[in-house]
Parts: sequence; structure tokens; C-alpha cells
Amino acid sequence: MTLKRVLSGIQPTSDSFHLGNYLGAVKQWVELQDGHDAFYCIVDLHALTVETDPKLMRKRTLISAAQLLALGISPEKATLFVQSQVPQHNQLGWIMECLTGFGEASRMTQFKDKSQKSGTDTTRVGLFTYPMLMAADILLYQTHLVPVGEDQRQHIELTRDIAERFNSKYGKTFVVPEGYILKEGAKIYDIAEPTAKMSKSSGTGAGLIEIMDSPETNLKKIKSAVTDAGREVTFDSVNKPGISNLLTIHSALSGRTIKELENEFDGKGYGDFKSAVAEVVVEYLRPIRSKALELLEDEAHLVKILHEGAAKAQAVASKTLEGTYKNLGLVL
Ligand code: AQP
Repeated sequence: MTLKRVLSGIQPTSDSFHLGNYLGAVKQWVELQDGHDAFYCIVDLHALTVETDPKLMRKRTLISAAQLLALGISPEKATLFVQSQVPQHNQLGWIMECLTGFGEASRMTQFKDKSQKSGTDTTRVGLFTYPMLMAADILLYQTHLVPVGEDQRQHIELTRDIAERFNSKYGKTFVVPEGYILKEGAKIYDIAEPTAKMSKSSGTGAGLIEIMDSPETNLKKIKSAVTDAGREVTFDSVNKPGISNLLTIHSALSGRTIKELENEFDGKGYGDFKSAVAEVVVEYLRPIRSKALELLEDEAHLVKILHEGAAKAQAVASKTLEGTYKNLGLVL
């Protein structure tokens, strides 16, 4: 039986992943590497859509690899690689751009939000075409499942539309992928501003729980998390977004249901609850951070894992690209 293929990517745009990246995406990556043929990619070309510093780019790519391994991605089970080391991504990316309508691309809310924030003078064309490169990332691997957070749903829909359009116009070339988006925990909110997505590029930093931050820093941030009116620890995302977000985080990391947590904290105040969340988060992240720091001490080993992953990825990607060129009538 051939295993279903899984693909997902993460940008090396920060010195640390945050809890939203982990709970919305990477935790599922780890689970899906068993029983699936998984490809996980550090999408450095996507990171170039905003201002970058070459020194930071290298450092953050390696930090990303170290964190993914520390979080449980195994190079024996999954193919872990860097996007720019597989040139077929750019090559198929162009084809995807030529298949996407300008109006269709203009409807992408992530582009609208980000470009509105930074203004047209500093917004790059690459940010606009980012979803088409993402479609290429996915379709190159004949992917069945794409584990991502809720914020990527629209990009997955676009990928499906492009794949279906290509297949019906030029003959069956791509598997039409499905998003793998959790019902609960697919969107983790900023703990200082719980109506906004936890994100590296927005917010003050006070609401961002980072995997590579020290236990002391994370403890402090969670104890200062914004809560809501009232004192009942109950899940109500409309009236109690702060407490609901903390319940989601606790539940995802401790494996206990929201109902169990509501019962445990029945009659106790927000202070006790926040202390419990802080302890769960800090103890969960402590060994992961240590492991990532240890892996970073041997850069050559990290680079070797990534090179081996890129070779495996290229073998699959080159086949799809060849089929795509052939179906488009390009002379091979
Ligand atoms: N807050 C979140 N909740 C759930 N999932 C999230 N993801 C990101 N934020 C949340 C998921 O993480 C994966 C990697 O995404 P990325 O590499 O695109 O990271 P990002 O979008 O750069 O992370 P940020 O913090 O959201 O950065 P900004 O806002 O600066 O672009 C994806 O599967 C994503 O869904």
C-alpha cells in the first residue's frame, strides 16, 4: 500500500517558532510523519518576501531545522529540507503564476492585510505571488494532505483551484490536495491581545510565546496574560477570548480536555489558572529548547540532514516538473 503524501512548510523569519506555529502546524507534522510519506520544508524563499539580513537568514534557517528536530521531526521518518535547495519550486512557481488570475490573487486576505500594514511602497511583488509559490511547493510533491493553521486555509483553496484548472486543461498532472486543519487549536491568539492571531510580525511581543525563549521569560509572559471580565474559567471564545485561548493552549499541551480543565478550575480564580497554564507550557518547552540548543552546536550535522533531505525532495520534484512541462507542450 502506498502511503499518502503530506507536505508543509515553515518560514525561517524569526529566532524562534511560537506556540501558534507549533500547535497550529508542527505538532500535526510530528503526528503525521508516522503512517504517511511526509515532506517538511523550511521555506526560505517565502521569507525573502519581506526585508531580510543574509546573516540572520542563515542563522534562522539552521535554528528552524534544530527546532523542528527538537520538536520531534525525525529525518528517518520524514524528508526535511530547505526550499531554495530544490530549484523545481521556483520553476513550478512560474507556471503557477501563469495559471492564476490577477483578480483571484488579489483576493488573498493575507496579502491584503500585510500590504495594508506596510504600504504599497515597501510591499514586494513577491508577497503578492507568495500563494502561487506555495501552490508549487505543495503540487510538486503530489501531496494529499497539507497540515497548516487556519490562517493558511485560503491559500490551500487557491492551490486546489489551480491544480483542478491545470488538470482539466492540460491533462491529469497533479494530485488535488486537502488542507489538514484542526477544529480546535488551529488558531492560537496573542496572549496579550487575545483577539489577534499570535504572530511574529504583529503585536508587541508580550503576547508571543516563543519556543526558544527562556523558561523565566515565558513564565512571566503567561502570568501577565490578558484575561477577561468575570472570574469563571470557562470556554467562551466570544465573551472570554483570553481565557478560551489559554484553555486551548493548556489542553493541547497537557492532553486534557477543555471540560476537564473547566471542572478542575471551577471556583478557582484566573490567577490559579494562569499559574497552571504557565507551568504546563514551561515544562513542555523546557526539554525542546535544550535539545534545539544542543543541535545548534553541530551545524555540520544539521546541514548534512538538510542536504540529504533536499536530494530526496529533488527526486520527487523533478518528476512532477517534467510531467508538467510535457503536458504544457514544452520541448524537453
Ligand atoms: N497563531 C497561529 N495559530 C495557529 N497556527 C499558526 N501558524 C502561524 N501562526 C499561527 C501556522 O504556522 C505555520 C507556519 O507558518 P509560517 O511559516 O507562515 O509562519 P508565519 O505565518 O510567518 O508565522 P506568523 O507568526 O503568522 O508570521 P507572520 O504573521 O509574520 O506572517 C503555518 O501552517 C501557519 O498556519
